[in-house]
Amino acid sequence: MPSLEELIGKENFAKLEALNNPHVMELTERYVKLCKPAKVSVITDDPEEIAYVRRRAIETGEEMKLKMEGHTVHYDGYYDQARDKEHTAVLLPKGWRLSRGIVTVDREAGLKEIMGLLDGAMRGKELFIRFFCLGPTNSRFSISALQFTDSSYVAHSEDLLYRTGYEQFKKLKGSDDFFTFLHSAGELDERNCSKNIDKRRIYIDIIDGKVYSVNCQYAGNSLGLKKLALRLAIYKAHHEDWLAEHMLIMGVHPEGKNRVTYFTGAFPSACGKTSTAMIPGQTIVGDDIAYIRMDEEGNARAVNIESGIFGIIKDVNPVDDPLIYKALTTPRELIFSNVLVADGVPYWLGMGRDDIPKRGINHSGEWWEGKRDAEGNLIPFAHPNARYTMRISELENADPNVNNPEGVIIRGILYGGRDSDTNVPIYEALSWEHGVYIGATIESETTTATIGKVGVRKSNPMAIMDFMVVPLGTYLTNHIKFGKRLKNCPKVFAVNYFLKHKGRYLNEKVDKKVWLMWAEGRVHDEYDAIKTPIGYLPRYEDLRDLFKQIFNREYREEDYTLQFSLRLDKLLEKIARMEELYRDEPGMPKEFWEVHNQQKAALKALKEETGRSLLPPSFFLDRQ
Ligand code: SPV
Ligand code: MN
Repeated sequence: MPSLEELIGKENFAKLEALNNPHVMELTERYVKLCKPAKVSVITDDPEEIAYVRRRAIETGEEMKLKMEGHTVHYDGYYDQARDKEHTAVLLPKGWRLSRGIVTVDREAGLKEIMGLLDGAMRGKELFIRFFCLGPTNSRFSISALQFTDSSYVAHSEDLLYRTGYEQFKKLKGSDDFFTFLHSAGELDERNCSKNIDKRRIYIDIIDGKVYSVNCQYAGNSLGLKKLALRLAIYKAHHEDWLAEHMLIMGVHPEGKNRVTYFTGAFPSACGKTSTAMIPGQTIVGDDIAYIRMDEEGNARAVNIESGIFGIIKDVNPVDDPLIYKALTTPRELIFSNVLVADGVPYWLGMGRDDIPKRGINHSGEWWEGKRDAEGNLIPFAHPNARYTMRISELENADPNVNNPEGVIIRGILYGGRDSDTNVPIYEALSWEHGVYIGATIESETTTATIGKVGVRKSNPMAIMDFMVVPLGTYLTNHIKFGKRLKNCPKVFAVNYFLKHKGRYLNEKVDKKVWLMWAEGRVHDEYDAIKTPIGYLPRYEDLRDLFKQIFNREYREEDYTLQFSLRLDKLLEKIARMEELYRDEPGMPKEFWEVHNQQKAALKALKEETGRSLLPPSFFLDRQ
């Protein structure tokens, strides 16, 4: 048997040895022997080594250079365009039970299966061994992460999205307190895309702090530090009394008030999360994943575990997303994925151009207008879930605290979903417990950005259900307890950017800025509100003034009334759906049912009393 030094070479061995960590040595030996790569490259924090990874992505053909300096494009396989929910499973130790909706595989059987798939998976390929830090380095939020991957695209993306962590690993002083990710794209086809999609598996070994991913490249399936680490972090947070959340973090800057108020926000995919974090005039800390801990003064503090954005590119245009559009069309290190490329120029859906070429290369390979896939479906010129990957620091609106090891103090939390007919555009929770209830009852209508049918209403508690690895009841209990411990508990708001009337959206996309400013003002006790059973509603006058101030637009009272009327029948239907969803869920916090039953009784009583299905805010104002 060759020694590790013989297996990986003197130079690589020396880099590992400098970490003084026997666990890293042992894992490297185990995985190199298992996956059998032709070559190994240990990458430290040295910019030259990082540049080598970037170069390899071009040389291997996993990325192609575009015309604009620093821009590249990567394609995922035609059937590898989103997270594979069906084949992403928690490895379940014997005797464990998780909630309905969490995919599990028996731990022993799953490990055997995935080790079998990984056996020899890196033959002929180069294995990159990389060290990162989840969260800012030198912080109590920091979690070290070790990534093994044979995909130069994965290794390169992680440079744009995460903080390097080789030096941070030295601070572990030999402990095994880090997450480990083993990924292989498996066999590649002529387009350098994973070939064996039917054998795509992502298995999460929560008790061992490891995730295995094979036969895929799409970032949500392959990048260890993104959604794979979120699952491990949820488990860890759950045992250490902090929160690991699928949340944006942003600084809100009300005009003329000379202050910044930080918010987090949870939204299911493609429901306005990145565009909320990017509202003009505000600053972005993060757009996807937050760790939240209590500080000594009893504040909730959050950090972005990432330092980049893997954002949906669809509908990024100069009108709706001017800052991102500008970043996407000027030179910088940036990876496009699954867009149309013609003559070295990328094109995507909703980019606001009417000169889209009729031919080019896209996620289906060579593309021409009218091309159909094997199932007979017309192939759009770019995928609806096509994305861009870049550093937050590249954005003009990057918040100065992005890398602050202390994080930022969170004063408000937003919960949103794509909801055409039930919730008003914004309301405030009556209490922290009610806020957790709002998060737990997020529903969203499916879009083309996710696999499956479009327009189906799906529940997605805290927008985190896809990543849940502990029973939902215990997760929610933890959440409630966390808020109760805080001295300065954030206010919670529900937002809905997608309310429709007679098939048309009731609000413009930009209106979310007004809702946000109202929420920020509420945090500072600057607005009165109308108390209703579902929460506090904004008063017409305050929104009118905000619309005037922000957009110089007249906000009509009849628009307000239509937008903010309580849709009693719809709300009661939702109550029934939630009852069905949570009825058999063990370990649910009693506070959840208290809020639920109160709302149900109050809404029912209103229905009986008025016989109406739509109650305007003035109805409640008169009763105050
Ligand atoms: C999401 O879908 O929530 C994303 C992108 O942020 S993914 O990496 O696919 O998770
Ligand atoms: Mn996400």
